[in-house]
Amino acid sequence: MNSKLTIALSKGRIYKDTVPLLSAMGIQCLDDPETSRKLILDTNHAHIKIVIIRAADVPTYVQYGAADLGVAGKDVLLEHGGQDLYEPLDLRIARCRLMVAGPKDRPAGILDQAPGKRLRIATKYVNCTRDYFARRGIQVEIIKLYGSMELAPLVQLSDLIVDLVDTGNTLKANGLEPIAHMADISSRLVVNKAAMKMKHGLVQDFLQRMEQAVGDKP
Ligand code: PRT
Ligand code: MG
Repeated sequence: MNSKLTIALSKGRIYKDTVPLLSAMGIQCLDDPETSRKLILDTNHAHIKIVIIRAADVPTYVQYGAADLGVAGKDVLLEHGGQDLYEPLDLRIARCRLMVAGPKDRPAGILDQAPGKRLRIATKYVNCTRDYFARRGIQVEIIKLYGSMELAPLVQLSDLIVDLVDTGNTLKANGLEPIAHMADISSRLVVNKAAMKMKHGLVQDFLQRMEQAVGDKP
């Protein structure tokens, strides 16, 4: 029986918000990923390691079993598709909304314009965006970007964007506003399906303690 647990986390807001939960479970990281260059972090439990990867790569590491567990934004999971992953726990951290947004001075009724003229949408959420507009029968051309989506309408790269919105300050600062709500987002614990079977006891114990930590959070 394999008695080690590997947890995939990304730096930045997910790490920052997950550390207090781990701490409440009695798990402390022995290195700080913001200052250390290490990608595999030891914890105060010899059998628990944390791997630090890009947020969008977490589902892939867990899907292939390179990590047993991971913390990923629902946005990332929707876009990935969630194949071979269990998603047993909403951690209620890193919350925001996935939204369609556009310039304040856009043409009225931009989403209901005559078929034939395809709206251009800039986003890193290509799959979510394609599904969302297809379900509504709206023809779109999707332009894949890797960041700073808010810039695209300002330089006429796109008519609209699909991006995450928290306070709305980034949209506002760029003369944009939300147009439609696509999904509420928070981070989820994901578990590799094989690990759920092969490391049942360890994974169940981790899950229960994390569920407790989430429930206890003010
Ligand atoms: O930054 P990097 O390219 O390494 O990767 P990443 O952007 O995927 O990682 P990170 O750490 O920025 O985001 C990780 C996860 O945090 C996302 O997948 C979401 O699930 C979650 N999250 C929660 C957010 C936000 N809130 C958020 N506000 N991710 C990004 N933002 C950005 C948003 O894209 C926009 O540019 O913040 C800006 C909007 O914020 P407001 O407050 O101005 O509305
Ligand atoms: Mg980011």
